[in-house]
Amino acid sequence: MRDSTEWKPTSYRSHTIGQVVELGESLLGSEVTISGYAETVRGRGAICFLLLRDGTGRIQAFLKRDNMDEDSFDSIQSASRESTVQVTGLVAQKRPPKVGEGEPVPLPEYEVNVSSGTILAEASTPLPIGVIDDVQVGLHVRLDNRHLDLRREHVNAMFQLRSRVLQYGRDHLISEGFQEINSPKIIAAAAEGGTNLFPIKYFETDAFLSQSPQLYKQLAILGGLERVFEIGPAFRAEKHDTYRHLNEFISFDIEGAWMDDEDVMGVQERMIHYIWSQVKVNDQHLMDKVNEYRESQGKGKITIEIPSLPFPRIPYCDAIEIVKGGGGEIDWGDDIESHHCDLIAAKFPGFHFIPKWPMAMKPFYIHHKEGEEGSSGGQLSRGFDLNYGRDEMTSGGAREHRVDVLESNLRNMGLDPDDFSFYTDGFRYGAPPHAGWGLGVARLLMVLTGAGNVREVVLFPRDRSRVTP
Ligand code: AMO
Repeated sequence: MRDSTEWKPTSYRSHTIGQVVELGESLLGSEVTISGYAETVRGRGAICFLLLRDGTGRIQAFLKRDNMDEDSFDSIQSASRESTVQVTGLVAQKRPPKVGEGEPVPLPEYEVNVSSGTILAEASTPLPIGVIDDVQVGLHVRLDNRHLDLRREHVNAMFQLRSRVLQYGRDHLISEGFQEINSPKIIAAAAEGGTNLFPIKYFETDAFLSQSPQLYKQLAILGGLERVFEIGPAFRAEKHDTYRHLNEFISFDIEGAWMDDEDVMGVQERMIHYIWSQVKVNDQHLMDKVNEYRESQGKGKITIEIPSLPFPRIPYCDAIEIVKGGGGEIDWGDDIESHHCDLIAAKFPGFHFIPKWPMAMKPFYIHHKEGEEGSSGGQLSRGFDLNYGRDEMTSGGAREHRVDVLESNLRNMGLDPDDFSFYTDGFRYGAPPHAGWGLGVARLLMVLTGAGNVREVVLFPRDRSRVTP
C-alpha cells in the first residue's frame, strides 16, 4: 500500500482510503468520498459490509438500505468482487464484528457509514486469478492477467520497490553530477554485435531497435555533457529462454568523461550502496509485504544487507583460477558462465566486480589494459562485469577514445568502420577519455527482492513467446 498522506483530492475521491485510515480520529463525523475495489461484500437484507481497497489502504464501508437510495444499495450489495465502487459517508468508529463473525483481514479502527454510493465498473465473474485468495497459478497465467496480478499486495509491493530503486539510483547519480539523457531507440548500427538485432522497416530504409544506448551515450560525452545517465529500453533478439533474459529490458546506463574503469566501478558501488541504504530506511514495509508472501510459500525471508564498500575486485585471471580451484572446467579466454559464477560466489557471496577481461572477449569500444598481460599472454582490457551470485548485473569499462585504434578494433572484429561513421566521426575533433557501464534493472531487482525470475519484476515482459499483454 502506498503512503498517500500528501495526495490531493480528485474528482472521484475526497480522500484516499489510506488518508481516512491515517487521519481517522480527526475525520470522525466528517463526510468523505472514497473509491476503490470491492474486496468483499457481506451481509444480507437491510445491511451490507463492503470492504473497499484502493492502492493506499483498505477500509470497511457500512451500508444500510434505510440510509440511502435503494437501487444503489441493491447494486452495491450484489456487486462482484473487484468491481470498482465509489461511496460517500461519514467517518465513524468501526463497529465490532458480531460474535462468530470473523473479519477476512484485520481492519482499521474506522469505517465509513455510507449515505450514497455507486458502482463505477462491475467486475466479471469468475476472476481469472485470485487477488486476495492464494490460488496457485503459474507465472504465465499471472502474466496473461497481469492487470489483476498487480492488485495482489506483494506484487504491487515489488513494483513500488522497483520505482524506489530507480528513484534512488537517479538521486545518487544526480548527486554525483550526472544528468539524464534519452537516446534514440531506432538505430542504424549495432553496438553489441550484429546477430541479435531486431530489424524494422523505417519508411524506405532498414533500421533496427537499439540493443544499448552505448554509442549515443558516448557521443553525448564527446559532445561535452561530461556525465550522463539513461534509464531506457534495450532490445535483443536473443533466443534464450531463461529466468534472467528478456528480449526487451530496461538498461540503466552511465557514461562519464575523464573517467576510467576504476572510476566508474566506484560510481556503481556507491550507487548500489545508496539504493540499499535508502530501501532499508524507507521501504521496509514493502519488503515486509514481499516477505509475508514468501513465508506463506515456505520461502525464506529476504533481509536487506547493505553491502560494504568497496566491493571486491576479482580480476578475470583470478576468477578463472577460483573456478579451476573449485573443480570447474574453464580455460583462459572462455566466458565465465553461470555454473562457474556459482564457484566464485561460494567465495564472494555478495556483489563483486570482475575486471580486466581478455580484450578479445569485449566489444570494439572497450579500451585495452596497458602494461599487463593475461596468464597466457593474451591482451587484457579495461572492461569489467559486476556479478551477484550466479548472475551478471552489469558490464562496463573504459572506452577507446583514439579514432584510429577504434577503427582498427572495428575492422579486427569484422565490422566495417564506414557503417559506424556517425559514431567514429564524433572522435575526430578531440575526445575525452571516458568510461561507463550498463546495468540490467530487473536483475538488480531480483537480488533485492529475492525474485527467482526477471519476469516477476517487469510489468509486461517480452520474451520469445510473449508479446501480449
Ligand atoms: P551488456 O550487453 O552486458 O552491456 O548489457 C548490460 C547489462 O544489461 C543486462 N542485460 C539483460 N537483461 C535482461 N535480458 C537480457 N537479454 C539482457 N542483456 C543484457 C545485464 C547486463 O549486464 N553497452 C554495454 C554496457 C556498457 O559497457 O556500458 C552493454 O550493453 O544485466
